[in-house]
Amino acid sequence: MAACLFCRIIKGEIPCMKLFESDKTLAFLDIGPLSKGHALVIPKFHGAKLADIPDDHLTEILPTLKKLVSATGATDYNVLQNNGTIAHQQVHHVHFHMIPKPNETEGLGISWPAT
Ligand code: DGP
Repeated sequence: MAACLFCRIIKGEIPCMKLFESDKTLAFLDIGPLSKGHALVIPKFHGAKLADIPDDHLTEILPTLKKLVSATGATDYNVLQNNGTIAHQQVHHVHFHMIPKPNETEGLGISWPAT
């Protein structure tokens, strides 16, 4: 799909900080990270929602997420996958977030809720 942002990243038309690539899967850093190391893992097969992706294009996704966990050294992290606008999906090409949670010494640089 030509207009899809993530299809354009897959084709190399839009740059990204690539972390892993195979014939079916791509992992790269999120442009608006919620924490250091926030990454996205996507199937190269275009589909807006998880149920649109054939099973054989999903088999590397979880192992790739595990690789990213190891690479960041995160001990606490969220794996997140949104489907549909109401579910806060902004880019309509299936993607999985791996969001490391900073430990207490790293911190997020903010204190919330404000006191
Ligand atoms: P979601 O709300 O689940 O659809 O998250 C979409 C994510 O995609 C969001 O965290 C920001 C990220 N993103 C959007 N545009 C770009 C881009 O051009 N490059 C990269 N690396 N990430 C992007």
